[in-house]
Amino acid sequence: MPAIVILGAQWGDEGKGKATDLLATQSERGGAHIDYCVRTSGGHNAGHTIVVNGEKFATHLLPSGILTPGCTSVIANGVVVAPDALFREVDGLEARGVDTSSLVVSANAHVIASYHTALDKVTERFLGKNKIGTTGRGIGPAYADKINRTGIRVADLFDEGILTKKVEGALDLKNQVLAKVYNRRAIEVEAVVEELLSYVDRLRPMVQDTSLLLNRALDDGKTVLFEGAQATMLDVDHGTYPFVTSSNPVAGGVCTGAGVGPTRIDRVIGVIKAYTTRVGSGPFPTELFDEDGEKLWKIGGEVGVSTGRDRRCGWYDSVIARYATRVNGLTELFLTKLDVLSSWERVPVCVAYDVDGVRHDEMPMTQSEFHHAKPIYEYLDGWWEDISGCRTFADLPKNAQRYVHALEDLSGAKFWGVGVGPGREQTIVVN
Ligand code: 2SA
Ligand code: GDP
Ligand code: MG
Repeated sequence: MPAIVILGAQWGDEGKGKATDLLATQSERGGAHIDYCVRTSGGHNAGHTIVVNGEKFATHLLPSGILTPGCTSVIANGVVVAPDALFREVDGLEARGVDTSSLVVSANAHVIASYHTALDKVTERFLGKNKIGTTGRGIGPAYADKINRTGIRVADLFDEGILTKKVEGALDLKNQVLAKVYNRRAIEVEAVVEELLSYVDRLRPMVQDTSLLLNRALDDGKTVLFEGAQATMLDVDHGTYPFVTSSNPVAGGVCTGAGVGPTRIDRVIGVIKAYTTRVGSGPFPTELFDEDGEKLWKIGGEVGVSTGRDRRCGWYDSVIARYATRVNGLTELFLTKLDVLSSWERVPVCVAYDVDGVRHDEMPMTQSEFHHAKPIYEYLDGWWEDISGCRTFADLPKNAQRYVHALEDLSGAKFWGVGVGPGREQTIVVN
C-alpha cells in the first residue's frame, strides 16, 4: 500500500492543506483513504487552510490529517516543535470539536525554545533591509542548533538533569552574542528549563519512535501521507538561498525527516497554483507590481495563514514547475486556484528566462543569475465564466481547458487534479 508525498512546488501556500485533505477523505469517492498523515519538516511557520462543509480550519504545526476521523497524525523527527504552539493549536481545534487524540510526536524532533524565537526576531531586525522575512517563529535558530549539535530534542525534556545541561550548552554562546552583538540581556537557564518542564506531563503520552511506527504501518499495508510544509523554492538546498526556510521541504527531506527509505515512496505529488505567490523576501521573476498583481492578490485572498502578511503575486512560472518536477521526482502535479484566473482577456505564462540576454529554459545554475532572470512570456486566451461550480474537466470553458493543457505540457508532470475553489468538493480529478 502506498506512501504518498504531497509537497509545495513553488514558494508555499499552493493549497497543500486542501490537497492533503482531499486525498485523506477520498475513500468516499473510491480513492485513497489515509491511515497516517505525517509532517516531516518545518514547524508552526506552516499555515494550511482546509475548508470542510464551508467551515474554515487552519493548521500550523499539526498535520492537516488531524481533521480526518480515523487518521493518525504524526509529527516526525524532522520537524521543529514549539510545545506552547503545539498545545495552543490542539486546544483551538478541540474547542471546535476536532478530536486530536491520535496525535503522535517523535522523541527525536527538536524543540523550539523561547530563545530561538527571540534570536529569530532580533536577527531579522539586525539584518534590516537584507532580512529574510521569516515568520519570526524561531525556525532558523532551532535548525541551526540541531546542525550545530546544541539542540534540545523532545526526549530531552523527560530528564531534568540532561535538559539543564543541554540548555546551559545552548545558551552559553548565545548569551555572549546577545550581550555583545545585540546589546540584549542574557537568557536565564533556569527560566527556560522551568518552562520546558511545564510541558512534560501533557507531552509524554504523545511521544513515540515515529520511524518505527511509520515503517511498521507501511509493512502492514497502511496508507501513509507525508504532508509537505513550505515548498521547493524555500528549500535550504534547492531554493532561492539565502531567502529560504531552514529545512528540506523537497521530497528527499521526507526520508530524513521521517526515517523512511526512498524505496518506500510510491507517489510524489507537487501542489502548484495556476499563478505564483511568495511571502517574505527574495527573488521572484514573474512578480507583478501593477493592477494585475493587485487583482490576483485580491481575488486569490493572498494573505499568510500564520502571520497575516500579504503575499506577493505573479504569473505562472513553468521554469519553476519543471525544476520542482525534477528535484522532487514528481509523479504528478495538482493545480490549484484556477478559478482565480477567470476574468482576464489573456493570461501570460512564463516559459523561459532571459538572463542578461541569454535564454534559459531551465533554472539558472547560480543565484546571481536567478536574481537577473526576466520572464519570457507566452500569452494564452483567458475566460470569463465563473468556474467554481465545475466538477469535471469537460465543464470548464474551452480556454480554461487549453490553459490547463498548456501548463501540463510545460511543467513536466501530469496533473492529477485541478482546484476550482477552496472547498473540499471544488476539485476536478483529471487523471
Ligand atoms: P522561516 O520562518 O524561517 O521559515 O522563514 C523563512 C522563509 O520561508 C518563508 N515561509 C513561508 N512562505 C510561505 N508560507 C509559509 N507559511 C505561512 C502560510 C506563512 C505566513 O502558510 O501562509 O503566515 O506568513 C511560510 N513559512 C515560511 C518565509 O516567508 C521566509 O521567506
Ligand atoms: P498551503 O500552505 O499550501 O496548505 O496553502 P495555504 O492554506 O497557506 O493557502 C492556500 C489558500 O488557497 C487557502 O486559503 C486555501 O483555502 C485556498 N485554496 C486552495 N485551493 C484552492 C482553489 O482551488 N481555489 C481557491 N480559490 N482557493 C483555494
Ligand atoms: Mg500556507
